[in-house]
Amino acid sequence: MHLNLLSGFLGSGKTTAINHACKLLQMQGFRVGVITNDQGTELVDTQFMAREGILTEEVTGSCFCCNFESFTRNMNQLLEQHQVDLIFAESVGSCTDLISTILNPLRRYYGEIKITLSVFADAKLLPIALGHSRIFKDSVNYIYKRQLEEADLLIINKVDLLEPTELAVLDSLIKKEFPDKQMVFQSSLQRESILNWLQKTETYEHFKERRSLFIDYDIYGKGEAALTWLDYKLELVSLEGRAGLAAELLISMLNRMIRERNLPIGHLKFLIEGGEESQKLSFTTMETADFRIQLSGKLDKLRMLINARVQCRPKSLQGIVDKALQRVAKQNGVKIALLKTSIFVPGYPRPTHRIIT
Ligand SMILES: Nc1nc2c(ncn2[C@@H]2O[C@H](COP(=O)(O)OP(=O)(O)OP(=O)(O)O)[C@@H](O)[C@H]2O)c(=O)[nH]1
Ligand SMILES: [Mg+2]
Repeated sequence: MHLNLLSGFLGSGKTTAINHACKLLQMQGFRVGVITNDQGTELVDTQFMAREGILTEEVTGSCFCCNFESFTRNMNQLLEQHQVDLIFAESVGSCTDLISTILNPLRRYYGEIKITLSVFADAKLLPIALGHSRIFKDSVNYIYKRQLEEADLLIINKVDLLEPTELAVLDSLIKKEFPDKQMVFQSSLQRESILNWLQKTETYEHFKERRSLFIDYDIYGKGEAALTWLDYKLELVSLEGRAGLAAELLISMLNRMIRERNLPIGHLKFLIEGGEESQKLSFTTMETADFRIQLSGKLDKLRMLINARVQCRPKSLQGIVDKALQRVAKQNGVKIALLKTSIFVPGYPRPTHRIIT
């Protein structure tokens, strides 16, 4: 079994890479499983993976490191009940210190499992995070940089969005910052790029000792607490078949209202479900908000799951979302039922194990 552990900031492209990798591996006859992770409990990523026909377990309500038992329980379940050859585990995008809290404990309690830690970074956001200008607060940036530091493989993702000159500048910047790191320049939308990443994870020298991060948990905790997590599950009902239009309006409005207030978006994810069909929509600070809902037919009823991770206070984000819901209901004559809501700031990170090497 190979445990392919993915880390990296919110929206860097982990789920996209896992989804494409699973499809390619399944076509080659491999059994694959995924463990998703989030501090929330209603996860767009889990439902998206399941809809894509990928065997998926989840660790919810905390990061992997703060719930090591749940992580290993899921791992064992995938191994014993489903006999998977390979597990992809996507850690939540605000989490770091995985060498001490996951890799070293796994090694101590489970022996020599083959593990690779791929850390994803958005090629557009990376130069900003490493440079002098700032989008996120210093404490959030601190998490971002610690994540990169502990990578076995540093995946510079979304390179399809860069001009060749931008790519050359980024290449020299990263080589200066991380001279000893193995780097992979990737577009997770492209088959060849995913195959290259998989090949790199397969051939990585797995059993060499990894150095634990030197990390200040107070800054780490402050960084996590700078972000608000908002999860809303709703139903849009329209007797005139306007639920799709209402969903589009809601998503555009949320994007606009958050950006107008200059609130940095970690990730704004939506899963829209209408009957048998579903669509995931995703926006980050670096990504513009052009999109279309592609569910077919006249839509009377839609379900929508919103996972918003934004740098602001919980009240601000709740105020924006509630206002947008009211406006959309009024303008479109749709009924919006809130099925589940949760708004919170992640608590101080208290890992189950912390083994230093
Ligand atoms: N252009 C481009 N877009 C990408 C690439 N990889 C991912 N994306 C887009 O980036 C956005 C975020 O991707 P996800 O895979 O959901 O990111 P994530 O790291 O799983 O995000 P979290 O689960 O919130 O931490 C989506 O809109 C993807 O389509 C890429 O290589 N190129
Ligand atoms: Mg994800």
